Amino acid sequence: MPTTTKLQLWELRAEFALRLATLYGNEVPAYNTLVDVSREVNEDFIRRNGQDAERLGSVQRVTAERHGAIRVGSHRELAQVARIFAAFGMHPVGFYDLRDASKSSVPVVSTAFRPIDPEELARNPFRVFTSMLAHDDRRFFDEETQQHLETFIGARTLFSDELLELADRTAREGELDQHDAERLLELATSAFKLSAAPVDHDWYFKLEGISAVAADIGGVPSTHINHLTPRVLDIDDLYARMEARGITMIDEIQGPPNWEGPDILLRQTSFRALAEERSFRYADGEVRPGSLRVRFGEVEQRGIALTETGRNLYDRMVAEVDSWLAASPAGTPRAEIAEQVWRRNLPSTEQELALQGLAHFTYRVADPAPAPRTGSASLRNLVETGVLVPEPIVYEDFLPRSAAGIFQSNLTDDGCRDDGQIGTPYDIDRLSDVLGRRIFDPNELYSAQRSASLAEAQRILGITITDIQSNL
Ligand code: OOG
Ligand code: NI
Repeated sequence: MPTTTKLQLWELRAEFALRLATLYGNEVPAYNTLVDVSREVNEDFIRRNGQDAERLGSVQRVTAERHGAIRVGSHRELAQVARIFAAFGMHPVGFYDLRDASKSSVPVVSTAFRPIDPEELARNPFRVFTSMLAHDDRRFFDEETQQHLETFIGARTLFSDELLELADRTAREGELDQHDAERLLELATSAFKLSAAPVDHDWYFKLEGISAVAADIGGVPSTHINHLTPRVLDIDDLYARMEARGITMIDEIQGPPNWEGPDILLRQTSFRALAEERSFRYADGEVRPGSLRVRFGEVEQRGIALTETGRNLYDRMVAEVDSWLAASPAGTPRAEIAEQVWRRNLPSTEQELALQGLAHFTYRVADPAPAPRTGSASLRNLVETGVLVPEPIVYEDFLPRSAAGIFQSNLTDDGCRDDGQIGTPYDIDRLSDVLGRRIFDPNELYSAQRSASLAEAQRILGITITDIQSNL
């Protein structure tokens, strides 16, 4: 009799990421080039940096690591997406309002589905940035367009009942036999395949006049992966190698600059959207070929997660770079200014980032264990005397400004918005209601990891650490 080993959610997640990559690579061959170059960059980085290269994730994790981006049109569709990702152990984390993070017309609110436990992240950290069209936001859509959007989106089926029910069962049982796993993967992957169905020309381009993102979501009868992003250990090297291959990247790397101190948060860059063949149905009923540019290649480098204090400092630094840049001669590279702002404001070592409460770390008791202590000690004392070793927690989330920058740099046109109107209010709680499940606060997840490590350290050392809560 064949043995029927069941697949765990992380195995399903890893396989889902692989299948989406195969699908996307077939649809957008430039993605395969990006993955090849990313691999070269990572291999060289590991050769140059040895053990240190794995400080923010094992080679195995980083090599397999991808994030995807998808876009859906309604509350109903977003709630369905949440059910599907739950089957892969991916939960909603973080709220991003790109409507306000961007000057051009990006009428979406977003969250990211990802594993939340450190062991699950280490096994496979696949995450998907998921945006929902704010179809009722008057700044972008008048009443007639809103109604047409709702009718159009309401009439389509992105995910079959079979997929949704199988996903629910998988999430409930936490594992799946081979046969059902094959079916789940096939249905889930094909839901994100670019459809060959003709696009209604006039409706699509009416929406594109308002927002290219709205057209990509509400102007087509199905959904698709917008991009799939590999992770590199040296994004400047990647950028240079892609340009050397003749692939034009967007003007700059988004997020923090390259500098000699610790990498924080997230750095991202992308190449321009590529023209892809699509067929259009015209008002006279005829179907003719054409092309659309909506999908692009993106790559990222991840750094250390910041605490709330650190994040506030980051936001202040970004604002400082902005105002300095505005006052500089045209053509001054943003990165040059940012590097100086970073040097002036951020400590240049991981240890100080940790001890000043700016970034999230876990703390490990040194090996061999130090002589037993009694009473209490400060975290600073324990770290400076080598009793506790801080280990960085990698940033697993996204940055709204970079996300908006990536959206924006890939739009041919700003679209239009009327800021005289009042926008639909959305926040993490309202979007949780839409999803029918709680969206996790990323900061709480990182803090919980830090606290658990400190509680364990107190237990091992038999002492009280006096300043656990300070600075966070
Ligand atoms: C999502 C853009 C945001 C990122 O990496 O910040 C994003 C989209 O284009 O749908 O993926
Ligand atoms: Ni992305």
